[in-house]
Amino acid sequence: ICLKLSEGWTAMKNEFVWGVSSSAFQIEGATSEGGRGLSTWDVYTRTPGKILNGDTADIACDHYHRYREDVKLMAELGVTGYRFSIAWPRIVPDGVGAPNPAGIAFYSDLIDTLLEYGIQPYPTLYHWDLPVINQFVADGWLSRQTAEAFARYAGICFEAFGDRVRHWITLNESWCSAVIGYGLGAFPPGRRDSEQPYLAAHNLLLAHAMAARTFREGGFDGQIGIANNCDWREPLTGAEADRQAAERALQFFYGWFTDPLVFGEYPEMMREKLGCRLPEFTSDERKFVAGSVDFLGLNHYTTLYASAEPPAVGCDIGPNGNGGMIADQDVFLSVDPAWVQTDMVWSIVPWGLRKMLNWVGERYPGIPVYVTENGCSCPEPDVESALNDTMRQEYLKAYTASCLAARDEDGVDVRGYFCWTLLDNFEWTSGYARHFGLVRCTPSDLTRIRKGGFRTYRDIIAAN
Ligand code: GBH
Repeated sequence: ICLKLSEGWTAMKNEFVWGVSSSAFQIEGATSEGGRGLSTWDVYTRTPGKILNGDTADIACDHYHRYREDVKLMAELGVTGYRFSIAWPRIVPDGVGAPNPAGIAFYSDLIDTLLEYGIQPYPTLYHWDLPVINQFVADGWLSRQTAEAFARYAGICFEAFGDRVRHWITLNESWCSAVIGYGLGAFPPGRRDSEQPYLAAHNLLLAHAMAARTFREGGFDGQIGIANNCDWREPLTGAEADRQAAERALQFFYGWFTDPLVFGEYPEMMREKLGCRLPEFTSDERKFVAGSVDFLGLNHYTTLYASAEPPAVGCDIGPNGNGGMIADQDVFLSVDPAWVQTDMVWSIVPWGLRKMLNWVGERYPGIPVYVTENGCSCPEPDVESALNDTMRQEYLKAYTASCLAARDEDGVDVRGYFCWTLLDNFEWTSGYARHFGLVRCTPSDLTRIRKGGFRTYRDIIAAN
């Protein structure tokens, strides 16, 4: 029996997917080529004062023209998976109308190139680049029409690429779309509101579920999941009130966007705190929303302490700080002053990933999990500093070890790890001033330069 088990274990280990993640708007450039329509992020980046240094994504990494070179870099890394996103405005330029053959051809060629190198495609259908018409005509994610338009667009992608794609990811980090876009006002459409995030979230969840229904009813081969983000929340003290605060923070974060897709309803602590402010699924909707994920993605970067009362030590960033809806959560967040931080001011706390994976594994038993994003931005003003990215190298070693500990020591069903990201790219409102890449490149010098972390990650993959 032991021998059989260990054989099975070895097989499972060998299937672990090592990958890199990216998103269309952040790397492609060529924003007005190939019949691409405008997205809300194009409009936002052209609005003065929104993006650091006034940067735009018009060139970015020019991946649209250089994707073959980039796939070769991935092959050199040894990855077996590539998570990229498909730009909705390339496939359906106006969001709702006729599909664009040039857009379909681009992703079709990308997928073929990946497969030539033995790299499995993990496309994400929506990584925040909403076609403008859905924003201005349908009022974006506040409208159910946008969910319907998304499901239609998803169906076009299943038809076009479903013969070669086995793992689909519907939405990236809906928490960010809802909270940052409709609550904090720092992403398009720039709303600052306490109720809109809940409605936007509701429509995003319906969008996922409608797309999943289209996928399953269409009889496509493969699996469908979602990439939800969550940073770990550690109870500040051993007190029951802090334990509850941390649990509440996690339910309001990962649970918000995952519970409905597994159980058909919002987390109990959200329902308790929000009551009728939380939208409801009709009983018909619940039937196709519940059980609509075959696997879960987790985008994870950092950890904060959570407490029921303002902390005595460490910078207090609640209840109106990061997290948006924290006033509703009734949680105070803080950092340990001893933690080292990246230049995003996110603390490096590798054990947080292991705890986070355990939380996901316990709350959603029987559903495989992939770490769909994890990585670190380092201050890299020049080539030399990029080559000596020791912070990234240590981050990657420690976080991948933490991920594998969750699998090997705790038995969490973790199937893969995708590093964010291959190339330095357009980091949303930070423009090009942040560097998450294993490879350096800038819009003014598109030469790909492998950083130290590139070799570190290559070695981690080689050692499995
Ligand atoms: C991801 O979002 C995006 O998917 C990707 O496009 C982006 O480039 C990448 O990460 C890097 O930013 O205040 O300490 O609690 C990241 C989502 C949500 C992660 C907020 C960090 C706050 C950290 N982020 N979270 S903290």
